[in-house]
Formats: sequence, C-alpha cells, structure tokens
Amino acid sequence: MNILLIYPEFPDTFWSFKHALKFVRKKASLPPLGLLTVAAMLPPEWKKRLVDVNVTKLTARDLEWADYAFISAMTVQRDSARQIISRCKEASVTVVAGGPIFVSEHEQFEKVDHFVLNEAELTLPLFLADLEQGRARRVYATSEFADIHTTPVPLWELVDLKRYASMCIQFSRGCPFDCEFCNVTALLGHRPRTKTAGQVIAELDSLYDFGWRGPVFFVDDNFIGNKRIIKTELLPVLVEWQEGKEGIPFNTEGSINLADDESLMHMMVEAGFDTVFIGIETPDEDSLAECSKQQNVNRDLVEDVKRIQRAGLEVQGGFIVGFDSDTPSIFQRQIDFIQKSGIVTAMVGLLQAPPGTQLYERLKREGRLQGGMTGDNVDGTTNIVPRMSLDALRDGYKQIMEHIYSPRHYYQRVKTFLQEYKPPKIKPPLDMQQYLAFFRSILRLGILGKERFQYWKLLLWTLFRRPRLFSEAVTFAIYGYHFRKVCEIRLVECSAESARS
Ligand code: B12
Ligand code: SF4
Repeated sequence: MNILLIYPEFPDTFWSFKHALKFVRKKASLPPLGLLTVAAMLPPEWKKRLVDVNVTKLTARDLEWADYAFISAMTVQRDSARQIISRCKEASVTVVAGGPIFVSEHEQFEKVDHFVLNEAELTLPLFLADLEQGRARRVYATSEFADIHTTPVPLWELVDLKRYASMCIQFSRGCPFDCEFCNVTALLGHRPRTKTAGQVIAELDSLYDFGWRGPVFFVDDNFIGNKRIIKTELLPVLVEWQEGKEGIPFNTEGSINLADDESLMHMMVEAGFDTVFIGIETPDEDSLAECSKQQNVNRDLVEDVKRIQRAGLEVQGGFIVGFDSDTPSIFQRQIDFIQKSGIVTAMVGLLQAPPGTQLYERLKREGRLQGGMTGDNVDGTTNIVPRMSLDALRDGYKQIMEHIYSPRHYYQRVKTFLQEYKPPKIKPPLDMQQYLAFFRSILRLGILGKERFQYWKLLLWTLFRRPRLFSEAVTFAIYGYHFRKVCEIRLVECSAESARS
C-alpha cells in the first residue's frame, strides 16, 4: 500500500512568515505534525511519502505512485485543500481526510472518500480495521478524548528538515480555561492531557538524531495548563536533556498566569524556552469579562508581560477587537498597550466565532452570524455582526495594524522589548544561512527598505547597549518586514471589502 501524506499550501498570512523565510532560504516555518503523527500510526509495512505543498510541488508522479492520499488542513488552507482533493480524484487516488478544517466542515468536501475526524488515536484504528475488512465507512468521528500516552513519535524520516525554520512537538492537549471564542476546549477538552516526559524525550532524541539543530515549538494549547506536571515531571527532564547538546531553543503557548510563578518561569528558561505566545486579547476589563477570559481580569497586564520578559521569555501576544463591550476608544487603547508592553509579534484580529464555540452558539441565538470564516484571523474579516458598525470596526482595525507595523513604531517596540529581555540561555549555533540573512537584511532593509533609518538605528543601539541580543535584533528587523508586507496586502483587501459592503 502506498500512502501519500499531503499538506496543502498556506496563503500569505501573518503566521506563514513567507517574506521572512526568504532571508534564511527556508520554505516553511513548521512541518505538519498531525500528518507525521498519523503516519507513525499506520502499519509499518505500508510505504509512505510526505508532500508538504508549502515546501515542494505535488507532482503527477506522486499521484501515480499513491494508492491513498491522506490530507490534513486548517481552515486557512481551504482553497489549496480543495484543489489537491480534485487532483487526487482525477488521478483516481482514494482520499482520506482529517484535521481541523474537516472536523468543522466536512460536509463541504463531497469529493473526499473517508473522513477520519477528531483525534486519530481514537478514530484511525477503527478506519484501518474496517479498511482491512473491505467495509470502510465515509465518516469516523468521536466525542471522546484520546489518551495520548500511546501517541507514537512522529515519523520525522519523511521530512526534509532543512527546508523548515523550526520543528514542533506536542506535550499536552486541552486547556483548563474557558474563553468564549476559543474552540480548543470543544476540540480537545478542559483537562490538559499530557504525554509522559519519556515520550517527549524520545521525540526530541529522534529529532536530534535526524540532525535537527534549531528551534522546537511545543505546540500545546496551553503549555502551563497543568503546572504541577510541567514543574515536577517535564521541565527537570528537559534541563537534563539540554546538557551537552548543541542549542535547541524551545518556544510554546501559555496563559498570562505564567507571570505569577517565578519558579516556573525560571525553570522554563533553564530548560531552554525563550518565547511564549499568550492570548492577551484586550486591555478592556469589560471585554475580558464578556469573553470569560477570567485569567486576564484584575491584573496589570503590561507589568505581567514585562515580568515574563525580564525572566528571559519573549511574549508574543494575541489581541482581539470587536467585542460587544468595545467602544471606539478601544483601537487607540490596543495600540498603547502593544507599544508599551514591547510585544513585538502582536497578532491582532477581529473577533470571530468558530463553529463549536460558546460564542458561536450565543451569536446564533442572537441572529448575529453572517457568512463563513476565512480561517485567517488576521485578515480583517469576521463572521459576526458586531455591535459597533462593521465599517467602524474595520477602520479601527486598519488604524491599529498600520500603526503598530509602521517601521517607526515597530522598531520602537523592538527596542522597548530588548531593553527588558534577558538574553536567552540557549541559542542555536549561527550557520552560513544566518550570516547570509544578515547581509540580505542589510541590502533589503538597510539600503533599499523604507525602514532603513530605523534599521541602522536599532542595530547600532543593540550593538552598544545589548550586544548579546544582536542576532535577535536582526531577526526582528526581518520579521518586521514580513509583518508589514502581510499588513499591506491584507489591508488593501480589507479596504476593498469595506467598499463592497
Ligand atoms: C502548531 C499550530 C499552528 C502552526 C502551524 C504549523 C503547521 N505546519 O501545521 C502555526 C503557528 C503556523 C499556526 C498558525 C495558525 N493557526 Co494553528 N495551530 C497549531 C496548534 C497549536 C497545534 C497543531 C498541531 O500540530 N497539533 C498536534 C497534532 C498532533 O495534532 P493535529 O494536527 O490536530 O492532528 C491530530 C488530529 O487532528 C488528527 N489529524 C490531523 N490531520 C489528520 C489527517 C488525517 C488523514 C487523519 C486521519 C487524521 C488527522 O490526527 C492527529 C493526531 O490526533 C493547533 C491547536 C491544536 N492543539 O491542534 C492550532 C490550530 C490548528 N490553529 C488554528 C488556527 C485558527 C491558526 C491560525 C489561523 C491563527 C491562530 N489562531 O493561531 C493560523 C493560520 C495559519 C497560517 N499560516 O495562516 C486552529 C485551526 C482551526 C481550524 N478549523 O482551522 C487550531 C485548531 C487552534 C484553534 N483551536 O483555534 N498554527
Ligand atoms: S486560554 Fe487560550 S487555549 Fe485556553 S481556552 Fe483561552 S484562548 Fe483557548
């Protein structure tokens, strides 16, 4: 049996990092962990190939070779997924689909032969058993949550590591919080389910043995969802694992209560974590209460962010506008917050209601849903009828994005951050591509770019004031270029959308 695992293309989005990856000659930021995990669950005697369309082309030969195509995708990959499914069917390849988009809208994909939905640990064995008996059904789904103690090490051998900027592994699934707009709890549950530290080490060892020397993203929904296990079982083992290794820095996603736990932050930094993405959402207490983001209420959020930065963790932040409680002042308040906190990578989006969330149910009851979701939450679109007029919301959104990603304010924020940040403990060794990226940045940003003044000002300041953070300064300059490019594209689309409506 020949199995072709296919990952559709991401459009040019905030998180695609497409414009930044060109500087280091990488094709994508991360490989498709879901597909690699599924690959490891298939019978070992089956032949497997991965085609991640973000890094390589799907050829007619691939399709000729394949008996089955296993496809995974997020909503944002919808267009590419559709095209790929059509090509598979034209080539008479049977299509098996799983992953987030199919969980939320599998009825929209009439050409798919089999849907293996939710967590493959539960549904894939049923599909495989039925397939063997020659009676595979069209849909396999479950409302149970899997025990991930049995999840195998992803099949890294299928990946061309050098095409990616980072690798990823997963320690836990689920989140103890209950934010109204988030579908993590519906998809993966309230109780964080964890792997054993031994499983994580086996995954890291496997990556290391395949020659990976670079960042590893722990893709947990909330890495600190179960602090006790993290502190007693995982982090001490990670600290040990790092000893004698060439730099493998880690990054992850967490919640703001990380700022309350000095020892946890210290242990994470010791283990090699240098960045954490946190859903800040809004500085407005009423909006936080409205979306049940209890963990963010009654806090000095700027000070929390700074405390985490001072401990040695960069905070990337998620922000949302369009809550019912938002007033026209929210746009400037978001700008002020982002600038003051020094959150360089600020993902700002309009509030959206993904199916399966409490927000979706509430707005459905209120008759306030309209249209579908693009799956990109940083493109200025929404499936909600907001309390504020949609035009005012879009204009305010544009105002935020234009401000925070304008070279002047972006570089100002980088400096605010670098002043606070404790240099990371573990850094990957600089390779030739990174030196070349620096020279490319001089040409593209320091000579040709409209940010050239800010670029040189930042590099000189860093050289004299925070020399150990010089490579971070260059990286941020390159990220800034990507964010600005994406904003330019998205904001033009957003204006066109406003004009149409
Ligand atoms: C890592 C990650 C990313 C990475 C993607 C890297 C990559 N190459 O895939 C980055 C940071 C780029 C990213 C970006 C975004 N992401 Co994201 N991301 C995740 C995250 C945290 C982990 C995904 C992962 O690797 N999980 C680990 C693997 C093992 O799980 P899995 O992929 O779900 O696979 C399991 C099953 O789904 C199933 N399965 C999966 N595929 C297949 C295929 C077949 C054939 C079968 C049988 C089974 C199967 O089996 C696996 C084992 O159980 C998830 C949340 C989550 N916990 O899943 C969100 C998530 C996938 N992201 C989401 C979203 C919305 C986004 C963004 C739009 C912005 C945002 N809010 O973060 C952007 C869009 C991307 C872009 N470029 O524009 C949503 C997707 C919702 C949807 N319906 O599409 C999720 C579910 C988070 C959420 N609840 O909102 N993301
Ligand atoms: S803390 Fe994050 S992952 Fe957890 S429910 Fe809220 S938004 Fe979702």
